[in-house]
Amino acid sequence: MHMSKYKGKKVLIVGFGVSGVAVAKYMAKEGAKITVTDLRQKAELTESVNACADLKIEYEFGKPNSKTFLSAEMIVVSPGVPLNSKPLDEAREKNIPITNEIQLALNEIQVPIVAVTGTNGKTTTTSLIGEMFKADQKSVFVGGNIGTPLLDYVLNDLKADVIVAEFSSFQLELVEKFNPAVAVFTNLEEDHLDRYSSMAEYRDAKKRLLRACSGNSFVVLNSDSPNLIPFGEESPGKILWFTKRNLGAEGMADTWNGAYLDTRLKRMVLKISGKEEAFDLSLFRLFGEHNKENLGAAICAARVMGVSIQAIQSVISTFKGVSHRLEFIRKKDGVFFFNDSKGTNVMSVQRSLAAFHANPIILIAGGKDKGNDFVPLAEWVKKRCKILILLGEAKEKINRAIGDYAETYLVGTFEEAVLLAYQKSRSGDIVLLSPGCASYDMFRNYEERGDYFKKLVSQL
Ligand code: UMA
Repeated sequence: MHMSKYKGKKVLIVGFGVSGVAVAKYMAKEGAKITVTDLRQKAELTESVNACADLKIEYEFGKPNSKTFLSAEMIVVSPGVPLNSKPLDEAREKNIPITNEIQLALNEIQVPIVAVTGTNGKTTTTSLIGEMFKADQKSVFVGGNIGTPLLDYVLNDLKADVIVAEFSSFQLELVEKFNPAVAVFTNLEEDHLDRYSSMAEYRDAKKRLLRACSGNSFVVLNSDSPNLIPFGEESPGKILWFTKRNLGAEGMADTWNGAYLDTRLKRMVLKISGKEEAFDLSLFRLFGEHNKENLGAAICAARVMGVSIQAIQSVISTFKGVSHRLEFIRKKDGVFFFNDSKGTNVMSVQRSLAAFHANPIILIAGGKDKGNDFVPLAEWVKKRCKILILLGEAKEKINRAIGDYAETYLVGTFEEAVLLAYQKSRSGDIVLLSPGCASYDMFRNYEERGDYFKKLVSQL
């Protein structure tokens, strides 16, 4: 019989979104005494409340109550909750254990885990790796920051051969050593400076995944991301590098361990311990050079996990991409519409602009600012954008940073933005929603924003 370590324990769950709901269901199953607290009011959380309608839960909505924190025996925080609040500091002082949903899951999971983190490209890379396992007839659970809580795996007693998990820096803040079979770092760029006081603090959060590795872990690193180079020196595991550079032509391939591009033959070469394998990219259809990096990362991870060359190749030739990531919506009057709602930081907008070489871009950007500096976008806006349409809380800030580099309009609503983009467009143009900001000023999340954009575009 399963004896739960949480039975009868007073567990406080902070934040009642997707992650908090998974924790509530799990803790209820384990027989814990559950309290949930959330800054929002009950009426704004009906989906979560309904999902847990048959569970015994005490609720506290609105401002967090220190007493509740101090009377808990364990606190489980949602990823979106900053760890430096007063009630959490007080709880820490009293040695009340603080953990999160992904760590609760890691405590129970026995199967090998491929862990993916990075600033951009995490979701695409995670999906690619998941698809590669599937194509190799392996049962795989794909979860984490990508959307399905990792704890759902434990909660539903699932049995997979392997787990592919996307980790955000927020989640990593409370993750302990778990010896992933593979840890993938797609890149490390500026983001989330509304949560972290500096880039160094953000990097430290990401580095927790490196610390979670053992000597048996494979560590897959992007050699084109300068911030990741030091990770190579500090890695406890076996390192593989990936790059979109053409190392063969540069005469640099001899000592390489990992993946690199062969642009002339449209191949990705994987070299492990001197042994070479080549993957044909002629049918790879994801836009943008950055997706070659994501693919390089995925090939490294899948192949060291024993996925067959044929399975990897079949995914390269058929993968259609991830929703809200440079997702093609439709062509109307010769104009191509793309939804990149998941582009929530400056580098990710830059990568998306760089993905289109020839066509003039009408860029729709803006939303809730995360403390990003938009000035680095100037050069790309000048090079690629014909028109800039800005909206949301950050519109003035973005306008001041880059508004001089293209014809710029500030609008109030998404409807206005889409209509204006359409009116200003000519055959051959690209209309791209790539906000460079979070969505929370106007939407529940980036998916809702992207879906709404798609709806407006389909109604044109
Ligand atoms: N809340 C508080 N106090 C706070 C902050 C938030 O009570 O100080 C409450 C909010 O009112 C809200 C709830 O917490 O009701 C939301 O919790 P959350 O923001 O942690 O979001 P979840 O719905 O639980 O989803 C989380 C991840 N969200 C974030 O990290 C912001 C999801 O990643 C993830 O898919 C999900 O867990 C399952 O693992 C989303 C994301 O935007 C996709 N991630 C960021 C990114 O990719 O850039 C990190």
